[in-house]
Amino acid sequence: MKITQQDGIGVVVEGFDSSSDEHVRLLRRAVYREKIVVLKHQDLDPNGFLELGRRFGRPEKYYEPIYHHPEVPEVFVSSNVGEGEQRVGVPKTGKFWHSDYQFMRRPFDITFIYPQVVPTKNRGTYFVDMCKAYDGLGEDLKVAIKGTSAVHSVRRYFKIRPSDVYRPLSEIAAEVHEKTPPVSMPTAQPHRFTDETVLYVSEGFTESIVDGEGNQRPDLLEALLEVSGQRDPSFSHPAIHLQTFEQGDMLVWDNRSLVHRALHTSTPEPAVSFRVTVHDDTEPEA
Ligand code: 7UC
Ligand code: FE
Repeated sequence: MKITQQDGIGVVVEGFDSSSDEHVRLLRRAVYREKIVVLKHQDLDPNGFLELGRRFGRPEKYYEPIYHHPEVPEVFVSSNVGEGEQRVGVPKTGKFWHSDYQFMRRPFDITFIYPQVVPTKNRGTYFVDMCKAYDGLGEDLKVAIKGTSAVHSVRRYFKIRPSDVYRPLSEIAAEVHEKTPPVSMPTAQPHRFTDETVLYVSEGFTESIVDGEGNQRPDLLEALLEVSGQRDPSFSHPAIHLQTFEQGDMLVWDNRSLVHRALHTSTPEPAVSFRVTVHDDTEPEA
């Protein structure tokens, strides 16, 4: 197995063999240290992809079934192809800064993205390392966010399902609130497996920051999104890393550390991606 450093964030891995315990150990370590790993030359069917994910933790099914792969529900499908009965998955997923399942009590730990149909233009995912973002905060902001909580919700990006047609919007909103109530987490929290502190806010899912007295602090949320690069419409902020990929690549990332934002083609080109997400409670070996 050969590991090469990329420009910006992450490493590229050639010759990964998921049946090798040693390779899995090295790869887990790389995911937590390097944050992004690009696995080259993967050739897996949906079941094989799920089995690879299983080597790194407990795969979780996405809570909304419209995203499920018809044969392997643990595989989440992002796709802009097919209509009506022919459609599988959901188009334009994750087109906003977020971390996966940030609005749930237990967000995912590792995300695997396996592009299936790769467009020629506008392919890739933007990333920001929110551990680095925390380190780079000025002392005043670090002090200001001490003891504050960030409240996260899927509300702004919940997608209407085919079965929602003719339902009142208020009823759908009430259902979203009941199924996925807003969750509150410390704004800055220790990373479970590294000695870093994660600045845990995103433009897509974080609704507010609440201070120790229970006051909403939109000023703090705005400042954190701004300094971390999540308010840069040109994506040229120095903290933003664009991860591109080609057919056969699989992206693996530390979802505790990173926020990401999918780049979606604006051309009519087809694009399909599979995703597996896992919970990983096992301390990585040194
Ligand atoms: O369709 C989407 O953009 C899915 C998004 C609301 N959630 C992805 C996740 O894993 O949090
Ligand atoms: Fe995502």
